[in-house]
Amino acid sequence: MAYDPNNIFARILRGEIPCKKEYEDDFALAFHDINPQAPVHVLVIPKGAYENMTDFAERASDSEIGGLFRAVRKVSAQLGVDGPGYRMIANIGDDSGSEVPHLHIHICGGRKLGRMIP
Ligand code: IU
Repeated sequence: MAYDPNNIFARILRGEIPCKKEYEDDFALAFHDINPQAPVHVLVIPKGAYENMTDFAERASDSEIGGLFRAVRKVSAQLGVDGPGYRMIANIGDDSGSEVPHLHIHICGGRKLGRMIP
């Protein structure tokens, strides 16, 4: 499926829709989820146009891939969840319930999350 350049996270990246920004660098933008499921719930998205992790792993450069994961690490430290721990989630495809077709890594933490597999 072709990437939809008008999905809501693409519009946030273009500054057309506001977000509660937590972090930004050349590779990634991190902002607070509008419907948080934990005391800390931030989404980290690549700046490039990638629908999901499959698309990202296939098409992104090594720099973009490294940049996204380093951003996740920086955001976890900035939010103070790297010590106590947190969960990363990336939903892919219909079975996952994924809603927005721009890759986003959820960072959830700030409380005991319990087991979640799935
Ligand atoms: P999902 O992995 O595609 O299911 O996650 C989408 C998330 O994006 C979900 O947690 C929403 O609350 C969140 N979100 C948002 O933060 N801002 C928005 O404008 C929209 C969704 I639409």
